[in-house]
Amino acid sequence: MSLQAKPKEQLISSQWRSSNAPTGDVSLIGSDASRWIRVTEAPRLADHDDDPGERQGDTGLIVAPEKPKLAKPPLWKVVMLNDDYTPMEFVVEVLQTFFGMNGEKATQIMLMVHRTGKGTCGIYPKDIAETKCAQVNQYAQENQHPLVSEIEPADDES
Ligand code: TYC
Repeated sequence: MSLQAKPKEQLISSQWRSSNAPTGDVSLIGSDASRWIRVTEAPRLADHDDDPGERQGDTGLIVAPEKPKLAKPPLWKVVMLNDDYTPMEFVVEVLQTFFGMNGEKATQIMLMVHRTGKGTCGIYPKDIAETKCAQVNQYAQENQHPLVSEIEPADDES
């Protein structure tokens, strides 16, 4: 099998490939299979060049695919509001149940809300913050307490 007969195949020396190329998508071809491998669907440096006459930049090097850029989701706070009637023990229970706090941390946050009027229970992507807020408000209603939480954008959204 000559190299001319397969013009669309990208051939690189197996020696080069063994130290530089990623694994996978390769197979041995040709009569001299020990020297050449086929690289399938590997982007080439010159692939963005539409003019087939200008091939001098085509080095046959395999280009690593770009890392996907993942944006961080905007974050939202779940904020608990003070009231005059909800028992402190109930607020502590809510903070432990829905926000995974231990007793000490839950008591600290509850007292902060009690003294200042509001306090942050946790910071989450919006859908999770909405769910926790709804869970807190529903649980308070089910237990006939006026406790209310709400969500607001976290300051550091970048
Ligand atoms: N202020 C309430 C009391 O004195 C306790 C309380 C704390 C209520 C925090 C709500 O989010 C709250 N019983």
